Amino acid sequence: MAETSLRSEQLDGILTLTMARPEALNALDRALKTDLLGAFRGAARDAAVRAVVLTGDGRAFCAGQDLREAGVSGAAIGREIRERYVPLVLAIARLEKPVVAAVNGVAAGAGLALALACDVRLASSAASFACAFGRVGLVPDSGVSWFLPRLVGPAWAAELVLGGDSLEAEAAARIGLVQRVVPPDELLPEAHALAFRFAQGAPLAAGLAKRALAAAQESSLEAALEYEAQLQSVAGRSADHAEGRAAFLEKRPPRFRGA
Ligand code: T3D
Repeated sequence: MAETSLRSEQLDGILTLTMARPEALNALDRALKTDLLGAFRGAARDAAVRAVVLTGDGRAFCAGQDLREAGVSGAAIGREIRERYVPLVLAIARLEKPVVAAVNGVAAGAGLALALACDVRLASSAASFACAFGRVGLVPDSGVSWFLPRLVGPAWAAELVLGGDSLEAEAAARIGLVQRVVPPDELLPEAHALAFRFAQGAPLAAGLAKRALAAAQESSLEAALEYEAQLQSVAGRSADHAEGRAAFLEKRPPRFRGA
């Protein structure tokens, strides 16, 4: 069996995925991309997974495409992006469960894209963020040109993409790229605590809420209001909604089952 460089641990409904090629700053080779895609698709199917934490081993979150990998250059780059990066970014962004990026170190190029595709980003004070594509004569891919302006606004996105400079964690928090910065040894506990808090919500409602947030990025207020009404009529018919109301009236914590 091929050796995997993705560690996967599941505890209390939280799936923690750790990219583990520390000697190459967790750069994405084919095996790691394939394993990540499999893990996110598996998380979608597994009802026991209520939230996912994505992080990196060693001093990097992920340094992007493995620049040493043979066969990923020239015209093959477009194919690689369509066949491996696009499905992976969509598997993360469209997962109907909360995904927390615990950015422990440098996130560059496609590594930045993975962090951006997550719902929220917590950063260690040792983390940094770099578009990096321009440094190797490439343009932003894997959703960076889509996520970045929506998160930090068009001017900061332009500066990061065109300048290619690294942004330290505190600066990243100031422009809204990450939610907050914590000391390195508090990163995983904090990410797990946040994921656990998300995981206490009603799973069906969380998935529908993610759909609403995604759709609202591209719709008018009128369309968003209508879509919310449609999703609410689905959530409103769920057993979890009935349980949530009963728990409120009975002054006890709800026991959501995802139906
Ligand atoms: O190509 C396609 O398929 C299209 C998709 C493209 C998407 C992309 O991701 S393009 C952008 C690719 N990423 C980069 O350009 C970043 C390259 N790395 C760096 O610029 C630097 O390593 C960092 C700024 C991230 C960190 O610098 P530093 O000084 O802290 O570490 P280092 O010494 O450069 O790296 C440590 C080791 O990791 C080193 O290996 P060695 O010499 O000790 O054996 C280095 O080669 C390796 N490493 C770092 N990044 C990559 C990598 N190996 C392969 N691929 C990498 N991306």
